[in-house]
Order: sequence, then structure tokens, then C-alpha cells
Amino acid sequence: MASVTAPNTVGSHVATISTIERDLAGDFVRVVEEAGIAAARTMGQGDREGSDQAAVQAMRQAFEDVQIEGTIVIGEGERDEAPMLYIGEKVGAPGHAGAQYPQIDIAVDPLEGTNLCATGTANSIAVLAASEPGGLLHAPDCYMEKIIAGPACRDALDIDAPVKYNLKAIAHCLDRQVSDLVIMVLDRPRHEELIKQIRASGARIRLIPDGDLSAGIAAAVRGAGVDAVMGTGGAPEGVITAAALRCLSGEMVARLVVNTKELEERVEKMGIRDPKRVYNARDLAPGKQIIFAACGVTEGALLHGVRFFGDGCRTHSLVMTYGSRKVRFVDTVHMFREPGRRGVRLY
Ligand code: VTB
Repeated sequence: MASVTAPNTVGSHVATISTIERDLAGDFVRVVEEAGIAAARTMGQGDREGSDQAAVQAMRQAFEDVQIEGTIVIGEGERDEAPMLYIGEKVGAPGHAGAQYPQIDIAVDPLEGTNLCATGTANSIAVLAASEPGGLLHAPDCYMEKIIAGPACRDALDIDAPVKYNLKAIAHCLDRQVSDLVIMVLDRPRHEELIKQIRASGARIRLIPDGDLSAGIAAAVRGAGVDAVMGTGGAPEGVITAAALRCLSGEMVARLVVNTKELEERVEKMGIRDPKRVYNARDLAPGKQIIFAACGVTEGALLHGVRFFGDGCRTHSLVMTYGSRKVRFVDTVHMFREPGRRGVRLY
């Protein structure tokens, strides 16, 4: 792949855009692993805020060793409501004279599915997406309407069309019947009508308690048993999903739900001129270089959860890059101390 020269240098080397992905993918795996391990320690404690805090703190600390000039563009909220990983916060290793680190925009969700972790339910993950500056939409913390499917459904989805139209289109693109489809929907009262319409079309449904981000990734890969995600979830999760979909060539159409005066003003302040704009994955994550990293916290369809075993633990992560087209599953044994006589456990 042709490399484009980025404005920064790393040490004495010129940082090309392709080296950003190559150099940082491993670092970002470590960042989500640390967040994932910290959250997993709180699994099932029934304290969603405590779980989130553990993940946030560990992620914040892990960033301190990454040689970037990072800016959080999607995080835990505004500075006054979040002590760490707030929007606009600078993260990364402190630079030193003569070393300028690459500027990176970062969207984080240190614990996606706080309830899932707090209740020990499947599919909570620690996740982030990163790109060159400007490569991720600065979305407000509001709701977003979403339809997400795999690469076969490219340009076939229409957020304004009736549910049955989109289901027929998805079935057509996948060369199967509507009745064969599995659609994931967040189990929320606001989806009552959507669920009714999906059922009336004959498609099958998997209701999920939380976690439309990992559901979106599952819809974009083959063999995960889900063909599409439909409904309204968080906009920040939507942008991070879009970053993953860019790496997987998945399809997404989305629109912010801007339904109050206050939100309208907030959206405008964030530089979004048309609050009703329909976005696709490229609009939400337009970066030329994108890194997506996620670590399983509780056991899930895509990623195993963290397993502790006395001397250490084992994590399962996914790291994907857009420019260099890599999808890696990373299986790591973390040793907290020198392994005892039983040695490193491999399962
Ligand atoms: C979804 C879900 C997330 O937020 O985006 C949801 O995927 C939307 O908010 O895991 P509501 O809970 O208000 O419906 C999460 O649950 C994370 O907060």
C-alpha cells in the first residue's frame, strides 16, 4: 500500500500513515486488554458504575505508555462530568525533547455493556477506535438510529424505508429468504413497533440486553449467526461500530436522534451542520488509517471473556486495521508474577 507522509515524526523517523497502524495496533491491544482485565475482575458484582470506573482507570493508565499525542474525541463525557477519558482529554506518553509523537484521534468505550459485566452476562467488551486527526466523527452522547449488515448489503439499506423493505433487501443480497434472517435488536420498549414489524415480515429476532456494538461487528462477519442489527442505540457506540465496519467492509446507515432544543444546540456546537443527515460507515469514520481494538470482558460470541488463573489471566482480543487490511485475533497470557510450578496454563 502506498504510504502518505503524516505531519509528525516519531523520534528521528518520519511517521508515514501506514506506520501509524503498524506501530500502534499492538499498543492499542494492550490498552483494551488492561481495561478488559480490570473490568472482568468486577464481573457479576452488580455495580455497573464500579465496573466502568475500573475499566476507565486502567485504560487511562495504559495510554500513558503509548507514544502518541492522543486526543479523546469520543469518551466518557465532557470534562466536568467525567474525571478521566473525557472528550478533549489528551492521552499518551509524555513526549520529550526531539521526539514528536503522531497525533491520533481516539474514540473509547472502556466498558461497552456495563450492565452485561455487572451481571456476568455475555458480550461485554473493552473497546477503542483510533485514526489520524479528523478520522472519527465527533458525535454527541445521544441516540442514533442504525441498520448494520455485512459487505453483501453494500448500498442496499435505506433508513427511511419500511422495515420490510430493508429485510427484503438484506435477504436478496444474502441470497436467502426473509424468514431465514436473524436480526439483532436491543431489548427496549422503544423498539416495540420495530419488533412487531420484523416479526410481521417473518424474519427471526435475537433480542439483546445491551451491546449493539459487538452485535454490529457480528453482523459484518460471516458465521456469527446474525445478519443485521436494527434499532436505536448510542451514537458514540455507533461511531466505534463504524470504525470496525470500515475494517470489515460492512454496511451501515445511521442518523442521530436529535429531539430536543438542547441536543440541537449541542450538535451544532460539535460542528454537525445537518442533524438529520443520514450517515454511512465512511461518513462516521472517514479516516484513511483506522485501528479498531476490542478485548472480551465477559464470554461472548466473537471474543472469549477474561479467564483468571492464580498466576495470571488470559485475554482474547480483536484488532483490525483499515489501511493495511488486517483482522487479528490476539490470545494473550498475562503473567502477574513468575509462573508457579504448574507453569503457564494454555487453556
Ligand atoms: C446501546 C447499547 C449499549 O447503550 O447503545 C445502549 O448497545 C443505548 O442506551 O451497550 P439505552 O441503554 O438507554 O437504551 C448501551 O447499553 C451502553 O450504555
